[in-house]
Amino acid sequence: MKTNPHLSKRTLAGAGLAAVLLAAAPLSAQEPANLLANGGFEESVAVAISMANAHYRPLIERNVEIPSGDAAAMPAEVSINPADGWTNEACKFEYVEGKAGAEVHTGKRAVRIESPKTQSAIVIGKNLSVVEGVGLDERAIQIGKPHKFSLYAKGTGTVMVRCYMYDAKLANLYEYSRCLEVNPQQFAVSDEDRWQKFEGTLQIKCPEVNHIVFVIGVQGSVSLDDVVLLPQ
Ligand SMILES: [Ca+2]
Repeated sequence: MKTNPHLSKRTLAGAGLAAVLLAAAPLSAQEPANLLANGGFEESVAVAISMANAHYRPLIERNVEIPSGDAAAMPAEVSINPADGWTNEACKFEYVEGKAGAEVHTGKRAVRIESPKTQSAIVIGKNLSVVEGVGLDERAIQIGKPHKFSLYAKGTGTVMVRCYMYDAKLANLYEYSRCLEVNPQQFAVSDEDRWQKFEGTLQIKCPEVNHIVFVIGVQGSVSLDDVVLLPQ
């Protein structure tokens, strides 16, 4: 499935090749590239969202409010994780369209998560390789180095930043306290009318982490846009 974060090894190898090609290209931009594909949510994909779709079925069964239909517009490279929150009908994922500075921060699109009682999370971007030392892959996460992230949010609630970690065999690593340091781990959002920028760092501390995906959780009612994670 296009939005499933659990990519195959073949896809990972392709991503690595793309990163090498990118690294070989002349650098024209002053700012380092965002590691998160579609962090501004502008690129959309048409997804068939119904009970026949195994990824979305649990959400539909819990009456979570999500886009639906044979060609529902969803942000590319963004995945709602049914196993991370999204527990009941009070939860909602909305692919927002609107004006820059108003419904969205920049461009024409953003996302909004409503999850009043528990935290509900989405994955943003593709799998990111994790390397130790300075390698050829300039789009990899480096072990032991704090990587800067930033996001824009408006609404009322709490935004939590973390990642899911996987080893070389694509198995989940749940050792968050030992292997992951996010500072700060969460932000209080308290303005429905004004987009605010929130910033922090994410650091992988364990060499057995082979790749990660970037995760944002929301408790409350919060719009998100322009999510950025930077290489070193
Ligand atoms: Ca946007």
